[in-house]
Amino acid sequence: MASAVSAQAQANPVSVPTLQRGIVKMVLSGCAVIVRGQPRGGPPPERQINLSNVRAGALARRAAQGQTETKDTPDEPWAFQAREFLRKKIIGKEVCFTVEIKTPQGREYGMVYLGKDTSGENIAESLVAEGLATVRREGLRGNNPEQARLCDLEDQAKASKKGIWSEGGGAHTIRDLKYSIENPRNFVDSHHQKPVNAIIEHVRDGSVVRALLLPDYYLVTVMLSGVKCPTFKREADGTESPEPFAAEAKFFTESRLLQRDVQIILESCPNQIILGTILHPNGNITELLLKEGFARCVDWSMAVYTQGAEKLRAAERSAKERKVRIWKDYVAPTANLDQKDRQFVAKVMQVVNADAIVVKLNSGEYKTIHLSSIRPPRNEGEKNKDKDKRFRPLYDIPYMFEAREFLRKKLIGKKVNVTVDYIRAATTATETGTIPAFPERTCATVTIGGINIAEALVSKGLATVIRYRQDDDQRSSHYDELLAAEARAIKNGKGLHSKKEVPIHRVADISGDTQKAKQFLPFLQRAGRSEAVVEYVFSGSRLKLYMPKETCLITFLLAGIECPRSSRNIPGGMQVAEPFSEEAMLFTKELVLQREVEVEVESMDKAGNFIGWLHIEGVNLSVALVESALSKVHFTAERSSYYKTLLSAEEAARQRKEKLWANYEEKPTEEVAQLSEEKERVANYRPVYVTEITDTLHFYTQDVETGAQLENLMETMRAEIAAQPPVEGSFTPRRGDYCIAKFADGEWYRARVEKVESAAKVHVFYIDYGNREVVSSTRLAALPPAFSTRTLPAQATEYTFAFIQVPQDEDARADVVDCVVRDIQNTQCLLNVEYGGASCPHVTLQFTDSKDDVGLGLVKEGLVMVEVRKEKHLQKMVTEYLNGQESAKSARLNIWRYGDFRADDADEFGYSR
Ligand SMILES: *[C@@H]1O[C@H](CO)[C@@H](O)[C@H](O)[C@H]1NC(C)=O
Ligand SMILES: *[C@@H]1O[C@H](CO)[C@@H](O)[C@H](O)[C@H]1NC(C)=O
Ligand SMILES: CC(=O)N[C@H]1CO[C@H](CO)[C@@H](O)[C@@H]1O
Ligand SMILES: CC(=O)N[C@H]1CO[C@H](CO)[C@@H](O)[C@@H]1O
Repeated sequence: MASAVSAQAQANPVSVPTLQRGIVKMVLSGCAVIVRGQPRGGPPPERQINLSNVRAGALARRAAQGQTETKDTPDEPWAFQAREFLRKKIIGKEVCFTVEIKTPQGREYGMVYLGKDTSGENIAESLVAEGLATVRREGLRGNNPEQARLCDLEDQAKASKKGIWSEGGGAHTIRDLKYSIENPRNFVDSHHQKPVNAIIEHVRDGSVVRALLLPDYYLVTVMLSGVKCPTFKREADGTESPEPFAAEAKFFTESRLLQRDVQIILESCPNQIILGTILHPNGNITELLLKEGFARCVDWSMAVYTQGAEKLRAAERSAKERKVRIWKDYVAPTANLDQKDRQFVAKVMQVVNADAIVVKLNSGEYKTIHLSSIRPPRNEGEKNKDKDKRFRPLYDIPYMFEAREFLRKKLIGKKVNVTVDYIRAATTATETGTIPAFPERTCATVTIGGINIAEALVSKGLATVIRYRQDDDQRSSHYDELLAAEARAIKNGKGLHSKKEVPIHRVADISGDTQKAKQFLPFLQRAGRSEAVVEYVFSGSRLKLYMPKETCLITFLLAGIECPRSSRNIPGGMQVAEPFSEEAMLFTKELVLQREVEVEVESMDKAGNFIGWLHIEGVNLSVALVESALSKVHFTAERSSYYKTLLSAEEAARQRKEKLWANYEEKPTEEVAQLSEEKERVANYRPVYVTEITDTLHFYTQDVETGAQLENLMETMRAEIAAQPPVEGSFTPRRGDYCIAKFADGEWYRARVEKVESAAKVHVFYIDYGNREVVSSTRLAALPPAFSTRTLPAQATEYTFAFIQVPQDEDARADVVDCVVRDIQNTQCLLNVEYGGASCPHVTLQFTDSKDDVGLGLVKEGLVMVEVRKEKHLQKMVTEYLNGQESAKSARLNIWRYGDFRADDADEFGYSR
């Protein structure tokens, strides 16, 4: 190693000693030092220099580990004093030195002076003068004035009985050095976190040192609390391989602490390892190591760091941000988020389980935020599962409900500060299915009024803290506070950490249970206003409520209003959403979801849904929806005490022409009068023959007037076919084609192809009768041109009933259809078109004999509700129908059998999520 400290000439042996400079890294003994150069892009070279011509005592040495025959060697008398004398004088100082002799083994002997040149203190001379070293007189050359001077100094020390030359042999200068501690945990505890004076004797790596504790000379290994530097890994073959930056980190600590006087706070002792913090007047090495990117924070030992974990995290964060050293390739978990997406204020709309919230952003968007680094209560094993009961996590997982309630009460409807900590990537389910698939999650620290809500939850024992791999950065920015909160919760036996029986929530789920609901109804009706928490919003007017007093769940429909219906699955496809149904749902969600409300139950429908009024902070939700033009007043509101309020709210919304009323045209009164004069209801009943009634309560009729023509056509057509039977399979059906089809009665009829699934499955519509069928193409043939629709138009015409609402509920609809089939299918009736419609005209039908109105009959039977038309000329009919409805209601017939309720809510029967 030719590259010496501040290399000038190197000679061996050295005839004319040249002066070299360096910094004292370590004092090995009273007569040997290690000198180093200045670091240049890495730890500098170093050299051991033994002082020429003097000798100081040897320090204590420990027996080689694992060798029983060798013993610990104690200090020689005055050896430690000599080392200390030298250490205090020159450690870390700049010195200059000459190398006088270099042995073949490479050992170097020389003179060392404090400072930049030989005018500085000659330390060999100082040692000799203090009686801390003896002079080697054997090899002295008389003509050397320096050597002569050493001899003089020794003589003087002897004469004044200094040090080695004092009486008594110096036994008191031998340390009682202790290499091990019987019970290190007790030892640490006995110091009560009070700083202990110490000398750092060795630096193993940047964060592990050997320290000599004073005044009792315990030699102990101390790991810095809270951090870890890269280390030197010992390989199988005994060599050490440094992790990146291990040498640099070690040098960083060494150059600041080795052989310095320090104080150490002994903080903890897990598994025989002492964790501590080293205090030095120039600063605190733990923080410095982090700040310079020489160390990373360590969760398990961070917990014991007494000087404030947040400072350490901040130091580490700063190093990460600057990408220094071990963080050179660091990428922050939120690196690709804009600042505004990283931290923002938002309003809490919903608490999801016990570890996530839905917030409304300034943009109006909703976003789900998971609380960083916490885990909600989980179901431990099967012990709480009752096989007969549906498992509902919110109530059945111990402490889940408490956790959710804590968050709900603290956060719902409030503004919170959100700081995104990390985005957890979506996980995909493995093929074995053991890992569930999660979508991407935004994890954040959420605070309200300066309180970290996750920390509050953890400290109440209502959530636990997730443990991470050391280098996992995907965690809360306040992770240590979470850990500390958890430690407190465990200590105080809070929540999940309690030894007490877990609280049990027996919740009766009445929603969708008609039997139970029926029993419960009188109870709720009598109760007047009852407290409830809105657990779910299905639509603007349909909610799921938790009744805390009654500990039950019910489905609740808002009374008095007609709220636009959302899209949903119905038999035969998707029913499209009505305009503003989504807005109405959002409105209701925003106002009441997970809020505490009061409800007045008035009645229930046949599916066991309760119907009534809902109040929140003085607002009546039905009224509020109408005010906002998101619902219309329903006539059933008439009897309620809120009717006037509802009507004036509706009138105001109508005036504003908002939302539901956007296309509302108010007719000037004269015009209305004019219209009513001009346009009288025309009652022009003509005879028809009802051939088909559909499941949706539409029907097909033939005109009796043209009945003879149709009969004629059929007869001639069938005769022609009989004379020239079609060749089976010669017809290839295509959608829209007219054809003839052989019906179940073995006769041929005119038809149209509606759909071709396959040759075996062709959907046809019988154009003269209105019925449909799926047949094999072998039962189809080309329509002879002479019998086309040009000869005679299709005879079946589609209509539906005027003034009545077709029930959306399948059962209710089936009841009506049954009744209509019984009454009028294949009979002759009288038909009058009342008004147009999207798919077909709306008509009234009369029985031929009695002239009774068929639709009105259905209304009176309580099988359908009235569709109120606003046209002036129809008002007489409408009134007649409404009167019919009133009588059905008072007789509690069919759909009215549970009292007055909104029939259009009946479409939600049995529908639950
Ligand atoms: C040089 O100093 C070291 C450290 O004190 C010591 O172990 C060694 O014996 C010395 N060498 C000689 C030749 O005195
Ligand atoms: C959000 O944080 C800012 C400062 O960081 C504070 O001034 C404000 O009060 C906080 N808002 C809430 C709702 O906690
Ligand atoms: C307890 C202690 O001494 N803490 C110090 C650690 O070092 C920083 C500077 O690096 C000081 O600000 C702290 O006071
Ligand atoms: C009795 C009652 O609570 N009425 C309220 C219904 O809701 C409206 C607001 O939408 C309030 O103004 C009423 O006071």
